[in-house]
Amino acid sequence: MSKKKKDWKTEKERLLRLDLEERRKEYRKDFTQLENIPTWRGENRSKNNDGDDEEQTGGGGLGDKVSLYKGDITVLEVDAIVNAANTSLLGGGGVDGCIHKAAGSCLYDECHSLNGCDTGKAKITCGYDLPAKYVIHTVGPVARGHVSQKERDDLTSCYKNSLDLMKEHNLSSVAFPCISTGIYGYPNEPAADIALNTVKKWIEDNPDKIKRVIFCVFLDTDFAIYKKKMAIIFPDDDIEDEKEQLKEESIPPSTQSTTNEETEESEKGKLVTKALCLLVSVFFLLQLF
Ligand code: AR6
Repeated sequence: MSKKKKDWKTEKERLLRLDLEERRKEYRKDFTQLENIPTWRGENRSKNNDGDDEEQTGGGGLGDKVSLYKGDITVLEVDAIVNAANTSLLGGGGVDGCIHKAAGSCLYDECHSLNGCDTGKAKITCGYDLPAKYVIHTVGPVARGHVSQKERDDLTSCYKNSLDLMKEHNLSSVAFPCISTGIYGYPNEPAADIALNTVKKWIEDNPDKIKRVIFCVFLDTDFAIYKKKMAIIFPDDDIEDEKEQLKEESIPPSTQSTTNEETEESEKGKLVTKALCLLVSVFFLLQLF
């Protein structure tokens, strides 16, 4: 007997009413909680402390709001995952195919109701069977190795418009795949530059609007690229502060020599004063006799 097909609107309303525990019972596979994904700062700190179990929630700086995660985006339990879709929004290969497969047929039906999406723009749907509550579908530029200002602008818009949609829906955690770098052929290094710098600028402009942005990479090459670039774009603020403080506290050699000279001068002054006092005393004593 065939199962009755679910209506996406009813299903969306039902799912969005469930609390987290109830939702978890319905996930189709294992999931990764946000709490188990270290922040960029937390990860670097624990490495620098030789595995010390330092608390990972920091002071709310940029490094506390981003993470680098390697793996399948469909297992992430975040408010929204971003899909690298095409203009039809009706599914395809790559990460788009994985997301549709994991979310189930209601995702296709809701996407069908959206009348497609232009390159650089973004649209939001429910996450259905995914651990992510929502899916933000954005359409990256088709580069196939050739990148002009148009492609750069479109890719920047993908990240910016997706984050704006998050803000509009009061969502606070999101995971991005490396948009356009697969089938659409955007070169990985410049794509990572755009992803990281656009997200950084957006967080700086909206510091209270986002709890975490996860850069979800799938390939070793992207992992290496993001790791290298994140160290520069999201430096550890506290380590930088500590370095500054140490600089201020240590007295530079040039200042030290001045200090020594000053000490010698004041010692000489004291001797001269003592000698003068002695001379004046002798003078008065001689007057008495
Ligand atoms: N989780 C995370 N990242 C993944 C996953 C996954 N499960 N699977 C692949 N990636 P692509 P595009 C990475 O090709 O270049 C589709 O047919 C992948 O390694 O999915 O924007 C759409 O319908 C790469 O780093 O997206 C469009 O027609 C990144 O996801 C077209 O492809 C993006 O690769 C969009 O092409």
